Amino acid sequence: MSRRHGAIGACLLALALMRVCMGADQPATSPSGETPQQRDARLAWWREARFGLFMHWGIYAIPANEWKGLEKKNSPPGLGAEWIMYNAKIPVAEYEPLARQFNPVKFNADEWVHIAADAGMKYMVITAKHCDGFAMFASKASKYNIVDATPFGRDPMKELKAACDKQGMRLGFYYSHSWDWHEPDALGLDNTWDFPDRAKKDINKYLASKSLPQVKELLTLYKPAILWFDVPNDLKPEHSRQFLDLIRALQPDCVVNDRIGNGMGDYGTPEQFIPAGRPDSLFEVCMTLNNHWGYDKNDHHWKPAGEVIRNLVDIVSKGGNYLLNVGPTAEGVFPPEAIRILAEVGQWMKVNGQSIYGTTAGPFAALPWGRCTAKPGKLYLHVLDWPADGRLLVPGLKTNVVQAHLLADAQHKPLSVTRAGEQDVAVALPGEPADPADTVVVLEIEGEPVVDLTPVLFNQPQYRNVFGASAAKLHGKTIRYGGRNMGQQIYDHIGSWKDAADWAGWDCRAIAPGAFDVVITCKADAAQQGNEYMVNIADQQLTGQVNATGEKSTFKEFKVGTVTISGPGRYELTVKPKTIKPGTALMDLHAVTLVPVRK
Ligand code: H79
Repeated sequence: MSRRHGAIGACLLALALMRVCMGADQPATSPSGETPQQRDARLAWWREARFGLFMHWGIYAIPANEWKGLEKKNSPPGLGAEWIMYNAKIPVAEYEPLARQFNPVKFNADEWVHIAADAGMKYMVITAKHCDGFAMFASKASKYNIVDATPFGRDPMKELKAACDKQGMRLGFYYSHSWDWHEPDALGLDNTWDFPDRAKKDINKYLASKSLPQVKELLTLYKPAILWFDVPNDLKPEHSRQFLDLIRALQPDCVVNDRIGNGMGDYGTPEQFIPAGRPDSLFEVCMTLNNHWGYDKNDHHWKPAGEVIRNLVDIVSKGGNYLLNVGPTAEGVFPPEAIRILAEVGQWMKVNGQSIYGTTAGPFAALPWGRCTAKPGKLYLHVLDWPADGRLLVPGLKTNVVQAHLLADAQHKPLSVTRAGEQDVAVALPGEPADPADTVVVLEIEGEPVVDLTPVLFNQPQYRNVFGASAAKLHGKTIRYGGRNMGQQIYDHIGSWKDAADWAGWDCRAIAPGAFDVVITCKADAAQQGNEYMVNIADQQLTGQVNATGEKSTFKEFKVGTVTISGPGRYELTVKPKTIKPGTALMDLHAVTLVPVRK
């Protein structure tokens, strides 16, 4: 990367990070030389745990994201607080003395672990060292650590380990193994304001003198359940290998995230977003509870408990874990808002934990009313958008249902379940949800769930039937799927559609008659304005005009018309060009949505 991180450099780094974060590079055979069975056994607890607490705690909690007004200068969105040294280009000589003020006397390990356990979290990961280079544990490899350099003088990691062992919580460490703004030899995103001469920097020296020895200390002193590395973009395979060998030698059971680098980790780490679909490999979404990782005294953008619960459910329904972050203060306490939100999440978890822990991804492709998690013989239907007519349609479920009840109902009072067509099931729900954030219906089923994945057209007006770009069958020479952004699918689309013979189609199934507004979500530039397309379903054809949507990445919705489906059956929804102006592509099509019309 260039010394100054211009737009291209930032993009490349972000791209590399997202590849790493999605576990895209995970090899089929384990780099540790384990058998798949050994790996499964090692990861069993982690797969069951589902919900963990992330903590970004360091001497950066003192400035709390304010530094002479310089903090915003280089601040990438969401990266402040723990990044203050980098953003404000604080010289080591000015940053180091923060340690002498760091005295978090209110720190109480038992209390922190209790808060996490009470929220339903099964593991915690705390920054043993972030990119500022300050070790939050008793390190012999560097004096720049909490025991030797602060008036506090205690080792919070040791105290946390003891508290975790007492309360049955697993403890893991975040460790920035590559970036370190305190050290003259570290590379990657390095400290160029104190140490401008990059030619003099020796990454091997940095790794051998600080990074590897500190990881060794962490492994021997605290036997961590997880090592959570960060930003390995500048590490070569032999570097990542050194860390992995150390871990396997000292703590063979340790779970390792993918940011150890070079495809050597156990799981992918999407940061601040939830993958749109279900990834092929293990993953853990890490996310902040407000907008920062470290403590920021001015950040009051807290996610409500309901949002945290829905995120957790969304992630678990795709087979992932949720690592939710809190940035403790320089006094050693969690912000009061964080405590309140976590307690609220805990209320929900106490009632509904069974639908989270030890579950796997549900068998359905998409459910317009919510999400599904599964255990042998059970489907947990997470109703996020309660049906106004009380009818919960479970599309495509061929397996027999034995019984259904609300998880929140201790009596397990059976809900009426009817077959709606050969392969669909309808559950009659009470008038009101048990919890507005997520009410869970337990379906006890006969054996393995067998599901027809063809999307069913819901005709309840509160739900939308979305046919997205990634699910389309594409026909023709020029038409392409693209733009998938970090698996978020916010920007994905069908594009480069230059040939009028090319088209996109989606299969679907209706189980009842209905009328639907057809809505196109697309983007187009001025040159594409005036292109025309046709939408077909059930022998009806609508024609639409492409309109320029202005800003580059903004997709807009356009209603094309209304179609009616007269009865049950299989249908194909298609989008075909009518006219494409020479030299242009039809449009960038993100989705076609069939919105049920109110009768
Ligand atoms: O610890 C938290 C963050 O501090 C850390 N990971 C979470 C868990 C982290 N997030 N992002 N990064 C580290 C690396 C991001 C680098 C980039 Fe940039 C930000 C790439 C583009 C914007 C800085 C500015 C580097 C290039 C431009």
